[in-house]
Amino acid sequence: HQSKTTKPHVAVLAFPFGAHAAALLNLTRRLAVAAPDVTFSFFSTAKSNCSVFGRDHLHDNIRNYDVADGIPAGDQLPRYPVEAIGLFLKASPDNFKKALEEARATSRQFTCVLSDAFLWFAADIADELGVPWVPLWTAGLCSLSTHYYTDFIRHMTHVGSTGEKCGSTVGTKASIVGNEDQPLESIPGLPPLRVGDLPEGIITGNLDSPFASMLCQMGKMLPRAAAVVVNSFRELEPTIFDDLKSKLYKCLTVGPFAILTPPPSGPDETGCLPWLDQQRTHSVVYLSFGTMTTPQPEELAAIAEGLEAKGAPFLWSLREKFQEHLPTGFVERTRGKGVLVPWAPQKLILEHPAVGVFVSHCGWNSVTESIAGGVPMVYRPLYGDQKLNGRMVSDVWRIGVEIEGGVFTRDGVVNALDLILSKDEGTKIREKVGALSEIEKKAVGPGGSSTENFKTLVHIFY
Ligand code: U2F
Repeated sequence: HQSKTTKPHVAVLAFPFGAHAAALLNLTRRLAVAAPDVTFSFFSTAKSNCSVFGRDHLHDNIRNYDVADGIPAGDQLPRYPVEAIGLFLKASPDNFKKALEEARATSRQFTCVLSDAFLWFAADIADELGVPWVPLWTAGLCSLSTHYYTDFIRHMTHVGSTGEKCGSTVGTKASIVGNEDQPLESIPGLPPLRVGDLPEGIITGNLDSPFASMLCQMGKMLPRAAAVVVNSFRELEPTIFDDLKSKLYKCLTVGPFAILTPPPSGPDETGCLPWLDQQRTHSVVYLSFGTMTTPQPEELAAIAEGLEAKGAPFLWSLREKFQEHLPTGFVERTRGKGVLVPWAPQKLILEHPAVGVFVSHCGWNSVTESIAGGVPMVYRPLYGDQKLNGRMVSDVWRIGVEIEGGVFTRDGVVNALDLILSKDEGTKIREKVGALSEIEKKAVGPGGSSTENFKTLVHIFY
Protein backbone atom coordinates (compact mmCIF):
# COMPACT_ATOMS: atom_id res chain seq x y z
CA HIS A 1 0.00 0.00 0.00
CA GLN A 2 2.80 2.44 0.69
CA SER A 3 6.41 2.90 -0.26
CA LYS A 4 8.71 0.70 1.74
CA THR A 5 10.58 3.77 3.00
CA THR A 6 7.53 5.29 4.73
CA LYS A 7 7.38 4.29 8.37
CA PRO A 8 3.86 3.10 9.16
CA HIS A 9 1.61 5.58 10.94
CA VAL A 10 -1.93 4.46 11.76
CA ALA A 11 -4.72 6.97 12.44
CA VAL A 12 -7.07 5.33 14.95
CA LEU A 13 -10.56 6.89 15.00
CA ALA A 14 -12.70 6.11 18.04
CA PHE A 15 -16.45 6.24 18.71
CA PRO A 16 -16.40 8.09 22.04
CA PHE A 17 -19.43 6.51 23.79
CA GLY A 18 -20.05 3.47 25.95
CA ALA A 19 -17.16 1.04 26.04
CA HIS A 20 -16.29 1.56 22.35
CA ALA A 21 -13.20 3.74 22.71
CA ALA A 22 -11.81 1.47 25.44
CA ALA A 23 -12.22 -1.58 23.19
CA LEU A 24 -10.45 0.16 20.30
CA LEU A 25 -7.67 1.34 22.60
CA ASN A 26 -7.26 -2.21 23.92
CA LEU A 27 -6.77 -3.45 20.38
CA THR A 28 -4.42 -0.54 19.64
CA ARG A 29 -2.33 -1.39 22.70
CA ARG A 30 -1.96 -4.98 21.58
CA LEU A 31 -1.03 -3.81 18.10
CA ALA A 32 1.46 -1.29 19.49
CA VAL A 33 3.26 -4.09 21.31
CA ALA A 34 3.20 -6.42 18.30
CA ALA A 35 4.37 -3.67 15.93
CA PRO A 36 6.72 -1.42 17.92
CA ASP A 37 7.91 0.43 14.83
CA VAL A 38 4.38 1.50 13.87
CA THR A 39 3.07 4.78 15.31
CA PHE A 40 -0.59 4.88 16.36
CA SER A 41 -2.34 8.25 16.63
CA PHE A 42 -5.58 7.79 18.57
CA PHE A 43 -8.41 10.28 17.93
CA SER A 44 -11.38 10.66 20.27
CA THR A 45 -13.17 13.42 22.18
CA ALA A 46 -11.35 15.03 25.11
CA LYS A 47 -13.78 13.43 27.58
CA SER A 48 -13.36 9.97 26.10
CA ASN A 49 -9.57 10.29 25.85
CA CYS A 50 -9.42 11.36 29.46
CA SER A 51 -11.48 8.38 30.56
CA VAL A 52 -9.82 5.67 28.46
CA PHE A 53 -6.22 6.78 28.80
CA GLY A 54 -6.57 7.67 32.47
CA ARG A 55 -3.28 7.56 34.29
CA ASP A 56 -2.15 4.42 32.47
CA HIS A 57 1.28 4.26 30.98
CA LEU A 58 1.11 5.09 27.31
CA HIS A 59 3.13 2.98 24.94
CA ASP A 60 5.83 5.07 23.28
CA ASN A 61 4.24 4.47 19.91
CA ILE A 62 0.68 5.54 20.86
CA ARG A 63 -0.29 9.22 20.92
CA ASN A 64 -3.68 10.66 21.58
CA TYR A 65 -5.45 13.62 20.01
CA ASP A 66 -8.76 15.27 20.87
CA VAL A 67 -11.57 15.76 18.35
CA ALA A 68 -14.53 18.13 18.79
CA ASP A 69 -17.59 16.55 20.46
CA GLY A 70 -20.08 18.75 18.57
CA ILE A 71 -21.50 20.37 21.73
CA PRO A 72 -21.85 24.09 20.89
CA ALA A 73 -19.53 26.26 23.02
CA GLY A 74 -21.26 27.51 26.16
CA ASP A 75 -24.07 24.94 25.93
CA GLN A 76 -24.88 22.62 28.79
CA LEU A 77 -23.75 19.03 28.47
CA PRO A 78 -26.49 16.87 26.89
CA ARG A 79 -28.57 15.02 29.50
CA TYR A 80 -28.92 11.79 27.55
CA PRO A 81 -26.27 9.82 25.68
CA VAL A 82 -28.47 9.71 22.59
CA GLU A 83 -28.35 13.54 22.39
CA ALA A 84 -24.59 13.56 22.80
CA ILE A 85 -24.26 10.90 20.09
CA GLY A 86 -26.48 12.96 17.76
CA LEU A 87 -24.35 16.09 18.24
CA PHE A 88 -21.14 14.14 17.77
CA LEU A 89 -22.35 12.51 14.56
CA LYS A 90 -23.45 15.90 13.26
CA ALA A 91 -19.95 17.24 13.85
CA SER A 92 -18.43 14.23 12.07
CA PRO A 93 -16.50 13.73 9.83
CA ASP A 94 -15.32 17.37 9.85
CA ASN A 95 -14.16 17.11 13.48
CA PHE A 96 -11.99 14.10 12.64
CA LYS A 97 -10.66 15.65 9.44
CA LYS A 98 -9.62 18.80 11.29
CA ALA A 99 -7.87 16.86 14.05
CA LEU A 100 -6.13 14.63 11.51
CA GLU A 101 -4.85 17.68 9.65
CA GLU A 102 -3.56 19.24 12.84
CA ALA A 103 -1.82 16.03 13.82
CA ARG A 104 -0.36 15.69 10.33
CA ALA A 105 1.27 19.11 10.63
CA THR A 106 3.62 17.76 13.27
CA SER A 107 3.95 14.10 12.34
CA ARG A 108 4.55 11.66 9.50
CA GLN A 109 1.88 11.02 6.92
CA PHE A 110 -0.76 8.45 7.73
CA THR A 111 -0.41 5.05 6.11
CA CYS A 112 -3.63 3.41 7.37
CA VAL A 113 -6.93 4.34 9.04
CA LEU A 114 -8.13 1.99 11.78
CA SER A 115 -11.56 3.03 13.06
CA ASP A 116 -14.55 1.91 15.04
CA ALA A 117 -16.80 0.35 12.40
CA PHE A 118 -19.57 2.76 13.47
CA LEU A 119 -17.50 5.55 11.86
CA TRP A 120 -18.34 4.50 8.31
CA PHE A 121 -17.11 7.85 6.94
CA ALA A 122 -13.59 6.75 7.84
CA ALA A 123 -13.72 4.83 4.51
CA ASP A 124 -13.82 8.19 2.69
CA ILE A 125 -11.16 9.70 4.93
CA ALA A 126 -8.89 6.74 4.14
CA ASP A 127 -9.64 7.12 0.41
CA GLU A 128 -8.75 10.80 0.51
CA LEU A 129 -5.48 9.93 2.21
CA GLY A 130 -4.92 7.10 -0.29
CA VAL A 131 -4.51 4.51 2.47
CA PRO A 132 -6.39 1.34 3.55
CA TRP A 133 -9.39 1.48 5.90
CA VAL A 134 -9.66 -1.12 8.65
CA PRO A 135 -12.87 -0.94 10.74
CA LEU A 136 -13.30 -2.70 14.10
CA TRP A 137 -16.68 -4.22 15.05
CA THR A 138 -16.70 -4.54 18.84
CA ALA A 139 -19.42 -7.22 19.01
CA GLY A 140 -20.15 -10.54 17.27
CA LEU A 141 -20.28 -11.55 13.62
CA CYS A 142 -24.00 -12.26 13.99
CA SER A 143 -24.93 -8.63 14.59
CA LEU A 144 -22.41 -7.34 12.06
CA SER A 145 -24.03 -9.57 9.45
CA THR A 146 -27.51 -8.12 10.06
CA HIS A 147 -26.14 -4.63 9.38
CA TYR A 148 -24.35 -5.85 6.28
CA TYR A 149 -27.67 -7.29 5.09
CA THR A 150 -29.85 -4.29 6.05
CA ASP A 151 -30.96 -3.64 2.47
CA PHE A 152 -31.63 -7.33 1.85
CA ILE A 153 -33.69 -7.62 5.05
CA ARG A 154 -35.66 -4.46 4.33
CA HIS A 155 -36.53 -5.72 0.85
CA MET A 156 -37.44 -9.16 2.17
CA THR A 157 -39.79 -7.73 4.78
CA HIS A 158 -41.19 -5.08 2.42
CA VAL A 159 -40.00 -2.28 4.65
CA GLY A 160 -38.49 -0.60 1.58
CA SER A 161 -34.95 0.04 0.46
CA THR A 162 -32.49 2.08 2.45
CA GLY A 163 -32.02 4.86 -0.08
CA GLU A 164 -28.62 5.95 -1.29
CA LYS A 165 -27.55 7.66 1.92
CA CYS A 166 -29.54 5.59 4.40
CA GLY A 167 -31.01 8.86 5.67
CA SER A 168 -34.57 7.73 5.08
CA THR A 169 -36.32 4.62 3.90
CA VAL A 170 -37.63 4.63 0.40
CA GLY A 171 -40.94 3.06 -0.59
CA THR A 172 -42.00 1.86 2.85
CA LYS A 173 -44.79 -0.63 2.27
CA ALA A 174 -45.33 -2.53 5.43
CA SER A 175 -45.10 -1.81 9.10
CA ILE A 176 -43.37 -4.46 11.07
CA VAL A 177 -44.62 -3.23 14.44
CA GLY A 178 -46.47 -5.97 16.28
CA ASN A 179 -44.95 -8.65 14.05
CA GLU A 180 -42.03 -9.49 16.28
CA ASP A 181 -42.67 -13.23 16.00
CA GLN A 182 -42.78 -13.22 12.22
CA PRO A 183 -40.10 -15.60 10.91
CA LEU A 184 -37.49 -14.12 8.63
CA GLU A 185 -36.63 -16.03 5.50
CA SER A 186 -33.04 -17.07 5.55
CA ILE A 187 -30.44 -14.38 5.86
CA PRO A 188 -27.16 -15.77 4.46
CA GLY A 189 -24.99 -17.30 7.17
CA LEU A 190 -27.45 -16.62 10.01
CA PRO A 191 -29.67 -19.17 11.79
CA PRO A 192 -33.47 -18.94 11.38
CA LEU A 193 -34.54 -15.68 13.05
CA ARG A 194 -37.68 -13.77 13.90
CA VAL A 195 -38.27 -10.08 13.24
CA GLY A 196 -37.92 -9.34 16.96
CA ASP A 197 -34.40 -10.84 17.07
CA LEU A 198 -32.92 -8.12 14.88
CA PRO A 199 -31.22 -5.07 16.36
CA GLU A 200 -33.44 -1.98 16.25
CA GLY A 201 -32.91 0.30 13.27
CA ILE A 202 -32.85 -2.44 10.63
CA ILE A 203 -36.61 -2.93 10.24
CA THR A 204 -37.92 -1.99 13.70
CA GLY A 205 -37.65 1.22 15.70
CA ASN A 206 -36.87 4.60 14.15
CA LEU A 207 -35.12 3.82 10.89
CA ASP A 208 -34.36 7.49 10.33
CA SER A 209 -32.54 8.12 13.62
CA PRO A 210 -28.88 9.19 13.32
CA PHE A 211 -27.88 5.92 14.98
CA ALA A 212 -29.90 3.71 12.59
CA SER A 213 -28.62 5.66 9.65
CA MET A 214 -25.04 5.29 10.89
CA LEU A 215 -25.37 1.49 11.16
CA CYS A 216 -26.98 1.27 7.75
CA GLN A 217 -24.18 3.34 6.15
CA MET A 218 -21.66 1.15 7.92
CA GLY A 219 -23.21 -1.99 6.41
CA LYS A 220 -22.86 -0.51 2.94
CA MET A 221 -19.26 0.59 3.47
CA LEU A 222 -17.83 -2.69 4.81
CA PRO A 223 -16.94 -4.09 1.36
CA ARG A 224 -14.60 -1.10 0.93
CA ALA A 225 -12.53 -2.06 3.96
CA ALA A 226 -9.09 -3.63 3.47
CA ALA A 227 -10.09 -5.87 6.40
CA VAL A 228 -12.96 -5.89 8.87
CA VAL A 229 -11.74 -6.72 12.38
CA VAL A 230 -14.24 -8.44 14.67
CA ASN A 231 -14.30 -9.13 18.43
CA SER A 232 -15.23 -12.78 17.96
CA PHE A 233 -13.51 -16.03 17.05
CA ARG A 234 -14.08 -17.98 13.86
CA GLU A 235 -15.11 -21.27 15.47
CA LEU A 236 -17.92 -19.57 17.39
CA GLU A 237 -19.79 -18.32 14.32
CA PRO A 238 -18.43 -20.42 11.42
CA THR A 239 -21.29 -20.10 8.93
CA ILE A 240 -21.56 -16.35 9.39
CA PHE A 241 -17.79 -16.11 9.15
CA ASP A 242 -17.72 -18.06 5.86
CA ASP A 243 -20.47 -15.92 4.42
CA LEU A 244 -18.92 -12.58 5.38
CA LYS A 245 -15.50 -13.78 4.32
CA SER A 246 -16.85 -14.31 0.83
CA LYS A 247 -18.32 -10.78 0.78
CA LEU A 248 -15.46 -8.77 2.30
CA TYR A 249 -11.81 -8.37 1.32
CA LYS A 250 -10.82 -9.81 4.66
CA CYS A 251 -12.79 -10.71 7.76
CA LEU A 252 -10.41 -10.93 10.70
CA THR A 253 -11.87 -12.36 13.89
CA VAL A 254 -9.23 -11.51 16.49
CA GLY A 255 -11.24 -11.91 19.69
CA PRO A 256 -12.73 -12.25 22.07
CA PHE A 257 -11.06 -9.18 23.55
CA ALA A 258 -12.61 -9.88 26.93
CA ILE A 259 -10.34 -12.86 27.44
CA LEU A 260 -7.28 -11.39 25.71
CA THR A 261 -6.93 -8.20 27.68
CA PRO A 262 -6.76 -7.54 31.40
CA PRO A 263 -10.19 -7.48 33.09
CA PRO A 264 -11.86 -4.09 32.70
CA SER A 265 -13.21 -4.37 36.20
CA GLY A 266 -10.19 -3.40 38.28
CA PRO A 267 -9.42 -4.94 41.64
CA ASP A 268 -11.94 -6.86 43.73
CA GLU A 269 -12.74 -3.94 46.04
CA THR A 270 -15.98 -5.49 47.23
CA GLY A 271 -14.51 -8.84 48.27
CA CYS A 272 -16.57 -10.92 45.83
CA LEU A 273 -13.84 -13.49 45.23
CA PRO A 274 -13.18 -14.45 48.87
CA TRP A 275 -16.96 -14.74 49.31
CA LEU A 276 -17.17 -17.07 46.29
CA ASP A 277 -14.37 -19.18 47.77
CA GLN A 278 -16.78 -20.12 50.55
CA GLN A 279 -19.58 -21.27 48.24
CA ARG A 280 -20.23 -24.72 46.80
CA THR A 281 -19.20 -25.52 43.20
CA HIS A 282 -21.72 -24.36 40.58
CA SER A 283 -24.11 -23.09 43.23
CA VAL A 284 -23.98 -19.29 42.87
CA VAL A 285 -26.23 -17.16 40.66
CA TYR A 286 -24.23 -14.22 39.26
CA LEU A 287 -26.29 -11.31 37.86
CA SER A 288 -25.16 -8.29 35.85
CA PHE A 289 -26.64 -6.22 33.03
CA GLY A 290 -23.54 -4.55 31.62
CA THR A 291 -22.53 -0.94 31.54
CA MET A 292 -25.27 0.80 29.56
CA THR A 293 -28.75 -0.10 30.79
CA THR A 294 -30.62 -1.88 33.57
CA PRO A 295 -34.00 -3.67 33.52
CA GLN A 296 -37.06 -1.65 34.56
CA PRO A 297 -37.77 -1.27 38.32
CA GLU A 298 -40.63 -3.85 38.22
CA GLU A 299 -38.29 -6.40 36.68
CA LEU A 300 -35.57 -5.71 39.24
CA ALA A 301 -38.14 -6.37 41.95
CA ALA A 302 -39.23 -9.59 40.19
CA ILE A 303 -35.62 -10.79 40.02
CA ALA A 304 -35.24 -10.18 43.75
CA GLU A 305 -38.45 -12.10 44.50
CA GLY A 306 -37.29 -14.97 42.28
CA LEU A 307 -33.90 -15.11 44.00
CA GLU A 308 -35.53 -15.20 47.41
CA ALA A 309 -37.96 -17.91 46.34
CA LYS A 310 -35.21 -20.06 44.81
CA GLY A 311 -32.99 -19.57 47.83
CA ALA A 312 -29.71 -20.10 45.94
CA PRO A 313 -26.67 -18.00 46.89
CA PHE A 314 -26.35 -14.98 44.60
CA LEU A 315 -23.92 -12.25 43.68
CA TRP A 316 -25.56 -9.30 41.97
CA SER A 317 -23.75 -6.38 40.35
CA LEU A 318 -26.30 -3.57 40.52
CA ARG A 319 -25.42 0.11 40.61
CA GLU A 320 -26.46 1.81 43.86
CA LYS A 321 -29.09 4.07 42.32
CA PHE A 322 -31.05 0.99 41.18
CA GLN A 323 -30.91 -0.83 44.50
CA GLU A 324 -33.82 1.27 45.79
CA HIS A 325 -36.15 -0.66 43.44
CA LEU A 326 -35.63 -3.90 45.34
CA PRO A 327 -38.44 -5.07 47.64
CA THR A 328 -38.39 -3.66 51.17
CA GLY A 329 -36.31 -5.82 53.47
CA PHE A 330 -34.77 -7.86 50.60
CA VAL A 331 -31.19 -6.97 51.54
CA GLU A 332 -31.73 -7.81 55.22
CA ARG A 333 -33.61 -11.04 54.50
CA THR A 334 -30.94 -12.31 52.10
CA ARG A 335 -27.93 -11.23 54.15
CA GLY A 336 -25.46 -14.09 54.34
CA LYS A 337 -27.10 -15.76 51.34
CA GLY A 338 -26.60 -13.04 48.77
CA VAL A 339 -24.21 -10.23 47.98
CA LEU A 340 -25.19 -6.99 46.26
CA VAL A 341 -22.34 -4.87 44.86
CA PRO A 342 -22.31 -1.78 42.64
CA TRP A 343 -19.57 -3.25 40.43
CA ALA A 344 -17.94 -6.67 40.35
CA PRO A 345 -14.80 -8.18 38.79
CA GLN A 346 -17.02 -10.02 36.32
CA LYS A 347 -14.42 -11.83 34.27
CA LEU A 348 -12.82 -13.33 37.38
CA ILE A 349 -16.21 -14.15 38.88
CA LEU A 350 -17.26 -16.08 35.79
CA GLU A 351 -14.03 -18.05 35.97
CA HIS A 352 -14.70 -19.00 39.60
CA PRO A 353 -15.87 -22.63 40.05
CA ALA A 354 -18.58 -21.61 42.54
CA VAL A 355 -20.58 -19.76 39.87
CA GLY A 356 -23.37 -21.92 38.46
CA VAL A 357 -25.33 -19.55 36.25
CA PHE A 358 -25.04 -16.05 34.79
CA VAL A 359 -28.21 -13.95 34.55
CA SER A 360 -27.33 -11.45 31.84
CA HIS A 361 -28.52 -8.98 29.21
CA CYS A 362 -26.36 -10.79 26.62
CA GLY A 363 -24.00 -7.90 25.88
CA TRP A 364 -21.34 -9.36 23.62
CA ASN A 365 -18.50 -9.16 26.15
CA SER A 366 -20.64 -10.83 28.79
CA VAL A 367 -21.41 -13.67 26.38
CA THR A 368 -17.75 -14.30 25.55
CA GLU A 369 -16.77 -14.06 29.24
CA SER A 370 -19.48 -16.53 30.20
CA ILE A 371 -18.15 -18.92 27.55
CA ALA A 372 -14.60 -18.43 28.87
CA GLY A 373 -15.75 -19.37 32.36
CA GLY A 374 -17.92 -22.26 31.10
CA VAL A 375 -20.99 -20.74 32.79
CA PRO A 376 -24.54 -21.35 31.45
CA MET A 377 -26.62 -18.21 30.88
CA VAL A 378 -30.16 -17.10 31.61
CA TYR A 379 -30.73 -14.06 29.46
CA ARG A 380 -33.05 -11.12 29.16
CA PRO A 381 -31.93 -8.91 26.27
CA LEU A 382 -32.46 -5.18 26.64
CA TYR A 383 -31.61 -3.59 23.27
CA GLY A 384 -29.42 -3.58 20.18
CA ASP A 385 -27.49 -6.75 19.37
CA GLN A 386 -28.48 -8.43 22.65
CA LYS A 387 -31.58 -10.21 21.31
CA LEU A 388 -29.57 -11.68 18.48
CA ASN A 389 -26.71 -12.67 20.79
CA GLY A 390 -29.33 -14.34 22.97
CA ARG A 391 -30.78 -16.25 20.01
CA MET A 392 -27.27 -17.60 19.34
CA VAL A 393 -26.83 -18.50 23.02
CA SER A 394 -30.05 -20.51 23.27
CA ASP A 395 -30.74 -21.78 19.75
CA VAL A 396 -27.34 -22.16 18.11
CA TRP A 397 -24.74 -22.79 20.81
CA ARG A 398 -27.32 -24.10 23.33
CA ILE A 399 -25.39 -22.66 26.25
CA GLY A 400 -28.27 -20.89 27.94
CA VAL A 401 -31.98 -20.11 28.00
CA GLU A 402 -34.08 -17.00 27.55
CA ILE A 403 -36.22 -15.93 30.47
CA GLU A 404 -39.84 -17.05 29.88
CA GLY A 405 -41.88 -14.42 28.10
CA GLY A 406 -38.81 -12.24 27.52
CA VAL A 407 -39.19 -10.24 30.76
CA PHE A 408 -38.31 -11.01 34.35
CA THR A 409 -41.13 -12.33 36.54
CA ARG A 410 -40.77 -14.03 39.91
CA ASP A 411 -41.79 -17.45 38.53
CA GLY A 412 -39.78 -17.04 35.35
CA VAL A 413 -36.65 -16.45 37.41
CA VAL A 414 -37.32 -19.47 39.64
CA ASN A 415 -38.00 -21.76 36.65
CA ALA A 416 -34.91 -20.66 34.74
CA LEU A 417 -32.65 -21.04 37.78
CA ASP A 418 -34.17 -24.46 38.52
CA LEU A 419 -33.56 -25.59 34.96
CA ILE A 420 -29.88 -24.60 34.99
CA LEU A 421 -28.99 -25.45 38.58
CA SER A 422 -31.14 -28.49 39.31
CA LYS A 423 -32.23 -30.26 36.09
CA ASP A 424 -30.49 -32.63 33.63
CA GLU A 425 -31.00 -30.06 30.90
CA GLY A 426 -28.89 -27.66 32.94
CA THR A 427 -26.12 -30.24 33.17
CA LYS A 428 -26.18 -30.69 29.37
CA ILE A 429 -26.00 -26.92 28.90
CA ARG A 430 -23.02 -26.75 31.26
CA GLU A 431 -21.25 -29.46 29.25
CA LYS A 432 -21.86 -27.56 26.02
CA VAL A 433 -20.52 -24.29 27.34
CA GLY A 434 -17.54 -26.10 28.86
CA ALA A 435 -16.68 -27.55 25.44
CA LEU A 436 -17.06 -24.16 23.79
CA SER A 437 -14.81 -22.65 26.41
CA GLU A 438 -12.01 -25.01 25.33
CA ILE A 439 -12.51 -24.02 21.69
CA GLU A 440 -12.38 -20.34 22.68
CA LYS A 441 -9.11 -20.85 24.54
CA LYS A 442 -7.59 -22.61 21.51
CA ALA A 443 -8.65 -19.76 19.21
CA VAL A 444 -6.65 -17.23 21.22
CA GLY A 445 -3.75 -19.60 21.98
CA PRO A 446 -0.60 -20.25 19.93
CA GLY A 447 -1.55 -21.02 16.32
CA GLY A 448 -5.26 -20.40 17.05
CA SER A 449 -7.52 -18.69 14.52
CA SER A 450 -7.67 -15.37 16.39
CA THR A 451 -3.92 -15.38 16.98
CA GLU A 452 -3.24 -15.96 13.27
CA ASN A 453 -5.76 -13.32 12.21
CA PHE A 454 -4.10 -10.84 14.54
CA LYS A 455 -0.80 -11.46 12.73
CA THR A 456 -2.53 -10.85 9.40
CA LEU A 457 -3.89 -7.59 10.78
CA VAL A 458 -0.41 -6.43 11.81
CA HIS A 459 0.87 -7.16 8.27
CA ILE A 460 -1.71 -4.78 6.81
CA PHE A 461 0.18 -1.89 8.40
CA TYR A 462 3.41 -2.63 6.51
C1 U2F B 1 -22.58 -2.77 25.07
O1 U2F B 1 -22.53 -3.68 26.14
P1 U2F B 1 -22.35 -3.52 27.70
O2 U2F B 1 -21.13 -2.73 27.99
O3 U2F B 1 -23.59 -3.10 28.38
O4 U2F B 1 -22.16 -5.08 28.11
P2 U2F B 1 -21.03 -6.11 27.74
O5 U2F B 1 -20.66 -6.15 26.31
O6 U2F B 1 -21.49 -7.38 28.32
O7 U2F B 1 -19.75 -5.58 28.53
C2 U2F B 1 -19.78 -5.30 29.89
C3 U2F B 1 -18.35 -5.38 30.39
O8 U2F B 1 -18.28 -4.80 31.68
C4 U2F B 1 -17.74 -5.72 32.61
C5 U2F B 1 -17.97 -7.09 32.00
C6 U2F B 1 -17.85 -6.82 30.50
O9 U2F B 1 -16.50 -6.91 30.10
O10 U2F B 1 -17.03 -8.01 32.50
N1 U2F B 1 -18.41 -5.61 33.91
C7 U2F B 1 -17.68 -5.78 35.04
O11 U2F B 1 -16.47 -6.04 34.99
N2 U2F B 1 -18.29 -5.65 36.26
C8 U2F B 1 -19.62 -5.39 36.38
O12 U2F B 1 -20.09 -5.30 37.53
C9 U2F B 1 -20.39 -5.23 35.20
C10 U2F B 1 -19.74 -5.36 33.98
C11 U2F B 1 -23.91 -2.99 24.41
F1 U2F B 1 -24.89 -2.69 25.32
C12 U2F B 1 -24.02 -4.43 23.94
O13 U2F B 1 -25.26 -4.63 23.32
C13 U2F B 1 -22.88 -4.78 22.99
O14 U2F B 1 -22.94 -6.15 22.66
C14 U2F B 1 -21.55 -4.46 23.67
C15 U2F B 1 -20.36 -4.71 22.75
O15 U2F B 1 -20.37 -3.81 21.67
O16 U2F B 1 -21.53 -3.11 24.13
